[in-house]
Amino acid sequence: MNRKICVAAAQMGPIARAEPRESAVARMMDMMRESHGRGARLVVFPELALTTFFPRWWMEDETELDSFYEEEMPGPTVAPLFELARRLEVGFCLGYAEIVREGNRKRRFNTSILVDPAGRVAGKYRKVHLPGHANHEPDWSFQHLEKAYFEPGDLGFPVFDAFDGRVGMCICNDRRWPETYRVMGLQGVEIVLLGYNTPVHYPRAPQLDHLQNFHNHLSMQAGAYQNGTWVVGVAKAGREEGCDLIGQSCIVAPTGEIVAMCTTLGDEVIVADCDLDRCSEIQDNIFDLALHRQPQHYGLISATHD
Ligand code: CDT
Repeated sequence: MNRKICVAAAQMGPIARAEPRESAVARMMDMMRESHGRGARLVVFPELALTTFFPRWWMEDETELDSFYEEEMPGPTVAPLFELARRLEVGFCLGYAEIVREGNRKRRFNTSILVDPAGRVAGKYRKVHLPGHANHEPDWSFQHLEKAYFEPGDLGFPVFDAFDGRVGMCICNDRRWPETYRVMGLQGVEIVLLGYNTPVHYPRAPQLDHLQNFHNHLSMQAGAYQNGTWVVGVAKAGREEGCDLIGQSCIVAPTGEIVAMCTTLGDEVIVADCDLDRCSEIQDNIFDLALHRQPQHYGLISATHD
């Protein structure tokens, strides 16, 4: 059986705070059509793809905050994207802010879903590594309030049988952590789908600003190679509400090589034929985990901090 799947990374340019979801969804639908026209069977969209990156603002009004979250997936605004995918018979991966009501309690997650070509949700992931801070930092030019607006994901790093392979997801900051890929690697992951919103400027360590693009690729290429998996990393890019976000969305082979990369900071589709059988070149050799791992020496990795 040929396990080559043409995958599209659908990078998005900025989404203004005032831009309605309908507009973001229409942009995604345009890119889904283009992806399909270029042969893709799976389209990957960014983190929090339906709205602007709202954790950059301190909000005390809960109604205002709630307006950035989805209680239903798909709700009426996102349903046309699901319908188009069904019609074109393409799957997709979508990042969004999720609210789950448990009695009177609202639980908030930074979530991504994998949707199969029949329009069914085939997998869900909730972001584990939440960067930024929980308190208002009025001296900074923008906030990064993921720690205030989300709780850490409670689903672990599951891997799903889909698209004739083993598919995993993670979200933005997760991509910088080797454990993210390794937990999926231990489940035989063959393609990791992830979206990101990464500001060029990091107020706590501005001396690293010029390395943002390098660290982006470094993490994904290392994760791909060390686990013998494809990685598809998709940005929301460009100047969004005065905040510059990196682009360079890319598709990385299990060898760690970038096989396709966006060259703009706007809406842009790149595609690559991802041969899932190529994972075994790495997984059966240098990183044959069953044969070569020495977990008796790795205890500290999963020990908790004091
Ligand atoms: N969205 C996201 O996770 N962004 C982070 C920025 C960290 S700066 C507080 C990232 O790791 O790219």
